[in-house]
Amino acid sequence: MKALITGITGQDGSHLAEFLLSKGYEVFGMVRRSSTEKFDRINHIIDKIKLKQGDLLDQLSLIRLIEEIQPDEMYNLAAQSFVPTSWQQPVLTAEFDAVGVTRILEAIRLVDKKIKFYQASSSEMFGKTQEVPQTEKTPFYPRSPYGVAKVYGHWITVNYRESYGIFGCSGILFNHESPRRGLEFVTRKVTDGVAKIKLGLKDKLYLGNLDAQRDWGYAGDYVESMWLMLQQKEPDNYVIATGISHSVKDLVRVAFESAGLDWQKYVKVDQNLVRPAEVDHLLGDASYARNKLGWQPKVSFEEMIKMMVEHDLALQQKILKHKD
Ligand code: NAP
Ligand code: G4F
Repeated sequence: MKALITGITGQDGSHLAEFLLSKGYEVFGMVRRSSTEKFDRINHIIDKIKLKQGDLLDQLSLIRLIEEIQPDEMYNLAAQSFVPTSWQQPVLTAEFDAVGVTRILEAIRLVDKKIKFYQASSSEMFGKTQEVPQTEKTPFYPRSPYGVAKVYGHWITVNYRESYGIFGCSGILFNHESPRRGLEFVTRKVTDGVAKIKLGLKDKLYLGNLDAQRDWGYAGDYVESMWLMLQQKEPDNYVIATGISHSVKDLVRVAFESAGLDWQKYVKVDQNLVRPAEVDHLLGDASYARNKLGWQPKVSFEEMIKMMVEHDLALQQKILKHKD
């Protein structure tokens, strides 16, 4: 089996590539051209995967790639994925996260309609939540240009399924994290901050809204659900979540405590980090995925945060050692 992953250099792309290799897949990754190669998350598997150039902005590059590789499955994980940036670059975010999905679906429609397609949809689509917990049937109310673009990506996937019979699945994944998370997202920002404070490299951590609540899971668990969706008889939409939510304040407390620190001494609120429109509370109900896919999360929130703090402490210690 051949799988093509867009966004293979990202957090989820690297975890999914590892997972598919363990299943015996031939794994191809689409990467965009850059003057410097940033393959930190996939360096450990670089000899086992094949990287090809392409870009969500370039329709012909997508057609050519799919023609050349002839994948059985295609996972679209590429996106401008940081919510605050979507207010700074709303048009580019829409090009990547909304129209980019149409470009891939068009390429599949033209080259081979049998290719199974996974779209990385998001709990950000629920935004100002219309019910608690959120399921596949909960109406969307996005609160950022990112969320709006993801709603488009979701519906165009459903539309190509219904219009052309394409096996397109939409995974509505709630927040998921790992030591490979980008440093700008709140979990990693906190665990990186804890490590630097513990080692005396910094004395304050500035954050935005501490009251926001998220349903945080572990990325390694969530990529398995993507694959499971494409192994079903029929394409569908699935909510993937843990069913437990925590506030940013909880996250901060757990992370600082795991390094033996009192968070109240170090954390300050910076109003500039508060968003123009916030998603206050996300809580997912993944019953459908549990029953249909047999999927369930394995790593708890506390275990994951501890794993991230330990990783960041080891990383900072290594950097310090190299400076000596
Ligand atoms: P990430 O770490 O930010 O990775 C994003 C990937 O997209 C990177 O590989 C990036 O490549 C690539 N990319 C961006 N623009 C591109 C373009 N124009 N052409 C080709 N590649 C492009 O994101 P993630 O956390 O792994 O998330 C994966 C997907 O799941 C995203 O679509 C995200 O919106 C969605 N999602 C994430 C979560 C979550 O909690 N992590 C939850 C729900 C949905 P470069 O390395 O070149 O920048
Ligand atoms: O970690 P975050 O930036 O993630 P957010 O906005 O929930 O988006 C992530 O999850 C989505 C799924 O729901 C994905 F689709 C998306 O691609 C991304 O992976 O922020 C989480 C919460 C927010 O409420 C934010 O206001 O943390 C709050 N927060 C408080 N202080 C902060 C900060 N977020 C960031 N990034 N930085 C802060 O200093």
